[in-house]
Amino acid sequence: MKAKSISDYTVCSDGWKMLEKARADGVVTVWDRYEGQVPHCNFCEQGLSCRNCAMGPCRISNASESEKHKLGVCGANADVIVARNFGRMVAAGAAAHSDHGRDLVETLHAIATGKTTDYKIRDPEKLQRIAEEIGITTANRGINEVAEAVSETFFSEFGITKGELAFINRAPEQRRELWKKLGVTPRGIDREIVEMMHRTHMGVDNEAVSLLLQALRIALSDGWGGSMIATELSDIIFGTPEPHASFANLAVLKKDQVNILVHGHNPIVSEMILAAVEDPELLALAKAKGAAGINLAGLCCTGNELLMRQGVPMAGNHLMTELALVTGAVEMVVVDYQCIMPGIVQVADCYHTKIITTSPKAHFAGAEHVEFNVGNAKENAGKLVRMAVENYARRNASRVEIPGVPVSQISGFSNETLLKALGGSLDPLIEAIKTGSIRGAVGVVGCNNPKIKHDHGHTTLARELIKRDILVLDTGCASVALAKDGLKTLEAVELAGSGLAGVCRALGIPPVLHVGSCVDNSRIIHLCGLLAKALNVDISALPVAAAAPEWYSEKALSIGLYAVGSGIFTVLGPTPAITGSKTVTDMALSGLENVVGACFAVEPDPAKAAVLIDQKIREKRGALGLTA
Ligand code: SF4
Ligand code: MSK
Repeated sequence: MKAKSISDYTVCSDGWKMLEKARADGVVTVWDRYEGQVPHCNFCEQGLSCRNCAMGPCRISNASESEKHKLGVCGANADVIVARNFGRMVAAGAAAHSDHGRDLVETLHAIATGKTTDYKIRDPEKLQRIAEEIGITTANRGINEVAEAVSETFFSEFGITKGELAFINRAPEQRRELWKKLGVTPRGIDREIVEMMHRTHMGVDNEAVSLLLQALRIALSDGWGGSMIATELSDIIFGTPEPHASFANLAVLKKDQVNILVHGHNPIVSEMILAAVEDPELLALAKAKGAAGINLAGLCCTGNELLMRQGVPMAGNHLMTELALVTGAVEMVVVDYQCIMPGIVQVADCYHTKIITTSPKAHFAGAEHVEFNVGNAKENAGKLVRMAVENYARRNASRVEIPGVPVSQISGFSNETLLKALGGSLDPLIEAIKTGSIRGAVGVVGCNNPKIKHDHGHTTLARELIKRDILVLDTGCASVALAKDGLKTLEAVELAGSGLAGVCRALGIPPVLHVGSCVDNSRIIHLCGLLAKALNVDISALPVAAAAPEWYSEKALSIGLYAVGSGIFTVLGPTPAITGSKTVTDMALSGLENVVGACFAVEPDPAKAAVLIDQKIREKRGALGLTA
């Protein structure tokens, strides 16, 4: 077999340079470790292994000649084992998003009750709007009183004190009726997750379809619950995003400055670090230490949060996180939680970089832990930036290499901004869809995965879609890939079909709109809900789709499932571990269509994925009586 070259791993030129440097510096990266794991276990790849009890672990095979190898020790067959494993993955993904949302509810509550002055409400108008939407009286009430009532309502969404989640009403009536009929309307967010852990204990729910419906209910509690709460409260506390010009790729690091990276998901920590890097006293200290300034850049989704609201440049996505350290120019990485590879600690050890963990939920062996809470966030952010400045002296200039030049991007397309750009109503967008100038819209979202050439899936798919007059909305690590590819500039309209290009020129927007982090996929389903209501149809009738061409995370599975459960056709790149069960696979790839009006497709080739999506959009347009 031909040996792999650097360009087989990633499409990014900054990645090529840093992979070469990593090899020269003796650094082991995610791709090296991946190669150490292949071939993966065939049972696990198909979802046919189970560790749910001490009679196991079991791994079963329908292909086995021997009957006794077709069932686990308890008698569970392939359908049950696969569905249980899938259900637990969705539960873990939804738990991650929703626990992030809960941290924001706690922060809002702390602001409202005076337990913190480090955080403020930056968008009181949105607070008012959300309060009214969820049935809280705002007349003659002060901002803190309203904030307290909002946070208490959202606290109760996690438990079981209410019948349904408040934001469910954002879905059109047809969809809500369908959920009710199927018995999948989410109740409390935590309740759904706990119930899946209960059902998947040995000897509880032993029927694949029943388990899949509960997985669907959990996913809906993530999309229309935990994630949506996280998005809306982040906007209230840190400001609703508006378009910002910024930059992407490793060249946003500065050779002559103290470089600090923030990595993870929750803006509660990264926003405080941003405030601290602007502190004149710390800037003066940096100068005194010989640096020209303090440069803050983002990684992954907490980077997306800062980019969307503050225009902070983006250094890279999931598979670039280790390579960012290989530049030798990073004084500190401040992490909160989720998607932070433990491997960054070993990579940091090869340089002078300090890894700082901040969440009581996320400790990393070998990293320094400085715990953030609402009472000490500002103080600790200052302390960390000071540590980073002090660390600048330990940088070895001869080992520093910052590749390339930064690529421009425009970010910050919240639904509020989009509506503003459209003149306050969705009508111009609906008109453009009706005339076919915009044939449809697709959320290109999710992670990177070393099983797929880094960023190839995202960039190829997005280019193929905009060429076909399909608007792309992106979030998460996909959004970094598309920014680095130059697709979030006004010049990128040249790559779009003539219809989409015309609309983008008229509105002054790129053909790929950055709508945020992973939790902000809730902005996309909310927008779908608004469009469906305006057209008086179900979401499943809209010419829209979703794709996660390089997903890896359990969160991405939950996102994919809530998209499908909301009526949105969703294409996955890597195959989920369900192929060991024909029942579960058939359900995911076609059966769900008859149940919720949408299903999954699996297509690792992004050009073929674009064709599948194009066909689906043609079908939907035809059914609405629109030209294909
Ligand atoms: Fe094996 Fe059943 Fe226990 Fe799973 S629950 S480990 S299949 S005995
Ligand atoms: S960070 S969940 S790798 S998108 Fe949200 Fe990126 Fe996926 Fe994590």
